[in-house]
Amino acid sequence: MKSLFNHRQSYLKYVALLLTVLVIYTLISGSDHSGSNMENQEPSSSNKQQISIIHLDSSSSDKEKEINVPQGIQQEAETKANKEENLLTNEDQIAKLKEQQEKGNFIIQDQKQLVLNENKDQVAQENTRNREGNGNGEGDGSREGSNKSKVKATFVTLARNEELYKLIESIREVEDRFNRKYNYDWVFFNDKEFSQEFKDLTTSIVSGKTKYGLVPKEHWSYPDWIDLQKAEDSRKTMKLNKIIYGDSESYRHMCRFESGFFWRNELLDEYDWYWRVEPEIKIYCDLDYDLFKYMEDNDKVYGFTISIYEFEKTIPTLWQHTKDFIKKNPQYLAENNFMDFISDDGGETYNLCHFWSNFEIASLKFWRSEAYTKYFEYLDKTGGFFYERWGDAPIHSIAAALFLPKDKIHYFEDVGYRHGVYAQCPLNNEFRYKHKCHCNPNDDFTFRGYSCGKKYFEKMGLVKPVEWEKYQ
Ligand SMILES: Nc1nc2c(ncn2[C@@H]2O[C@H](COP(=O)(O)OP(=O)(O)O)[C@@H](O)[C@H]2O)c(=O)[nH]1
Ligand SMILES: [Mg+2]
Repeated sequence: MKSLFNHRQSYLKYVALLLTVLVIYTLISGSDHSGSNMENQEPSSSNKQQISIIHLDSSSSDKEKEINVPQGIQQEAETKANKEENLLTNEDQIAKLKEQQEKGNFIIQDQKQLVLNENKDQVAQENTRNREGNGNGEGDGSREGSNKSKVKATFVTLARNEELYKLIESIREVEDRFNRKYNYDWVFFNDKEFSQEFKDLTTSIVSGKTKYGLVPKEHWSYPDWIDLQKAEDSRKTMKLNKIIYGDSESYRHMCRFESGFFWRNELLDEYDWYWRVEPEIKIYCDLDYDLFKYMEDNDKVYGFTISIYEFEKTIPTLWQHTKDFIKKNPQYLAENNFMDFISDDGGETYNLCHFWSNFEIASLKFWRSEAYTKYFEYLDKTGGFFYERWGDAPIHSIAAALFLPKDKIHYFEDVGYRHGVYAQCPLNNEFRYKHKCHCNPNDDFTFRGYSCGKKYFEKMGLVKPVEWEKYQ
């Protein structure tokens, strides 16, 4: 027992000593530890914010910069965490969408709709840019490459509200084949106010700026020197003689407007060139170059696609009046003119050949010229627009043939085109395929009997396409 007690005593002593050492050690190291802990203690979240605000408000002292280091890391970590959270959210969303897609179609449709709407927004923005670009009057559009070298040109259409849906097909084709690449403006004229529907639809499809002009009364009415009874009698006679549009008053106003007034409208003042487009025309081939610019760069003035004989009964005295005008104003007759194309006897008689004016790419400056203005006024005074039924096509053509050197006239044989029953379709297969033409070469009118195409080639000294004999 004693030995046991003795042993227990020494054991207790040993334990007490050990405990004492431990307590002392704990006290010493504990005081050191608590001291450093005060300094390095992690701030509470409210402290954290305070530090952050201090840092954001001021970055002047080094101390604050030092504080900022962990804070920056903290923020970065928080951002990363948020991103991960967002990613997760997106993934969750995608997973959810997939899940729902499997359940039904409506979500897929919604997604498509979303994509469509996004694209639409982009297109809308681009269009706005185009229009803004074009709106500066300098002819700049969105396609900087091509538009930088654009010329001052516009499409021109005279039309009635009722023709909107026939016209819109023409516009769609012109845009698809040409203008979507160039974004030229489009000027519309009407003798009545355009409907909102007309304006909305045409504006939605034309890639350039659209403008709408009400034809002023003095450009669409009888001048005071016209004998209205004589005009009416003439219409009645023409109707009896079954002359096309023979009894129409509006057709006569239209022809007079197209001859003498459209180019005076202030909406066209800013342009040098126009391309006339009518309802119910077709453009058959891709046009991969700027036709307006071609005219300007090559010093051309009047461009056409189809040439044809006029109905003689609509213009019985037109040539005599033209000859009288030239006799009084010989200075307007151009050297090296194209008389040969419109007269087979050196100017004695008119052979009725003319360029079909439903398609024209021409210089406005030509109509504004003294020669043409005087010619139109001379003709207008004779009353022939109303006592006969003069078309703007023979008047434009005669003026171009007489007042211009013939090399200013350009035949657009590459423009696949249709108006009514007559069409131009490039005869060369390779050309048609390359330009994605959708016309039938059998429909090409150029070398048919009633066309002036063959004469044009011969009098202009052009080589006819090798295929022409097959398509006479
Ligand atoms: N606003 C208006 N446009 C007309 C009128 N008559 C013809 N036009 C337009 O003038 C152009 C020539 O007329 P159109 O009927 O096509 O004659 P056609 O080509 O000789 O048969 C077309 O662009 C028509 O839309 C009219 O009375 N009012
Ligand atoms: Mg027409």
